[in-house]
Amino acid sequence: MKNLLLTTAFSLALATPVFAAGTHGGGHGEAKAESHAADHAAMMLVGQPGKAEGVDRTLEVSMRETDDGTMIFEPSTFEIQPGETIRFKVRNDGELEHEFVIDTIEQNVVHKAQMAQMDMEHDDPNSIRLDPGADGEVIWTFANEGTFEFACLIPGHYESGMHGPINVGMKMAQANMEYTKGTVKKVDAKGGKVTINHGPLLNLDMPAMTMVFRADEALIARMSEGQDIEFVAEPVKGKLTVTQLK
Ligand SMILES: [Cu+2]
Repeated sequence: MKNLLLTTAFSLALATPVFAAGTHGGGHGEAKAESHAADHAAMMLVGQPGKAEGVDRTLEVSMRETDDGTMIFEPSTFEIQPGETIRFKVRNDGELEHEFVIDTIEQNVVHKAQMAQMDMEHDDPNSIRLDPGADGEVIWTFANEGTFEFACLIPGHYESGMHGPINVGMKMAQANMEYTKGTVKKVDAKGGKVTINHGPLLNLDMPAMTMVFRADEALIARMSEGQDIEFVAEPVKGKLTVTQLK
């Protein structure tokens, strides 16, 4: 019954894209009364369940408690492009039960309040609940730009640190990007590869060295051997790739 309702809600949400715009400003006070309507919009806003064959990237997430009494997700933030389908491989490395829920910040507030009254176990496609030592996955397609949230809504866990932002959007991702200086050593246009002697890649936590990067045709056409460049590299489908060139 629950699944049927969700499916219906979801197709309604898909059919009414205009709906999403209205909920951004919605205050938390009226959240409860609006929760049915908000459910439709929230599914819309954060995206939709993804298909395994459509996965663009796999991101690993660890959940655990720390010695100083906090509870954490590692990593603590995600940068995602609109339209990307992400497989979150979630592992509970802690000693308590934890969950991984993706939603709007507003919806997490609503669900958290419900969980505080009664520890409900969700089994929706945007969440997974794991026993200590267990792992699982959530496959999700992020449709819209914006800041969403991943969280554990088990009573007390959110407050202990178990939440973080999911930034979906080119602009936000680029704002965090720093260009790295480098010298092109070799260009393999056919192979879609370029060898660059580069400075530290801060976003990847990598020291200065010479490495082979992937790059698309348009970027490769702008690079030649011996050229000094400023570029941004990111992992794309598991391969280090030049994604920006000044
Ligand atoms: Cu938790």
